[in-house]
Amino acid sequence: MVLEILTYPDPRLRRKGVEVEAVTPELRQLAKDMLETMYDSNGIGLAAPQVGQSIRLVVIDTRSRDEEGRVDEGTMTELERGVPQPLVIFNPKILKAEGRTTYEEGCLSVPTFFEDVDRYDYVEVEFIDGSGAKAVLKTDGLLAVCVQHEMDHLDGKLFIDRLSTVKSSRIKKRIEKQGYPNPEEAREERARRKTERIKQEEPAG
Ligand code: QAP
Ligand code: CO
Repeated sequence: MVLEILTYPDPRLRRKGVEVEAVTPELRQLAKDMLETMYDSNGIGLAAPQVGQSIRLVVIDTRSRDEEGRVDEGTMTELERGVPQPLVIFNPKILKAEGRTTYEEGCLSVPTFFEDVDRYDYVEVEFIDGSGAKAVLKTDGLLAVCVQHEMDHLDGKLFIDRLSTVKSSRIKKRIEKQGYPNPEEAREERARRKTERIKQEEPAG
C-alpha cells in the first residue's frame, strides 16, 4: 500500500522517533509499505516519521539503475556493492564515522528542492534488520550519505536544517509563503541556477 508522505512544514516531521522494542508483523508490513511508497515516488530512502509514524525505522535502496530500471552496479563503490539492498533498518546507531563528503541531496518531504549537504564519507551503523536480527552496515558513497540523511529524520531533522543559515531560512520562508513549485517550474529554476553558476565560473573574455 502506498502511504501519504508528509511535507515540510508539517510538525510531525519534527518529532523524535521512538526505538522499536521488537520487529512485529505490523512493523514488517509498515516497512514493506514504506518501500512501496519510496519506489512509487522514485526515492532512494524513506524514514517512518515521513509517513507519520514516530518510530526509529528507515528503508533504503540506493542502487543505481539503467533506463529500464534494471540494477546497474557500475557506478557504485565496492563497499556499496557488498551491501544487500533494499535495506530495512530499525534502531540505527553510528558506531564509527570518518572523513567528509558533499552531495546534492533532496528529500521526498521537501519536494523539488536540492542542495549540497556536508556529511561523513564513511560510516559503520549498527541496526536491527527486517527479520529482527542485529546487523552492521559499513559503507561509503551515496549509501553512506543516504543513511545519515534518513537517521536525521528519526531526530526530527531535515537536510534543509543543515544548510547555511541564509540558505536554510530562504528555502523555508519560500515554502511557507508560496508552497512547493510544480515540477516543471522547479526544473526551469534549476536550469537557470546552473547557467548562472557556469557564468560565474567562466567569465567571458
Ligand atoms: C534522501 O531522498 C537522499 O524532491 C532520499 O522531486 C537524497 O529519495 C539521500 C526525490 C539524496 C542522499 C542523497 C526528491 C524525488 C527523492 C524530490 C530521496 C523529487 C523527487 C528524494
Ligand atoms: Co528525507
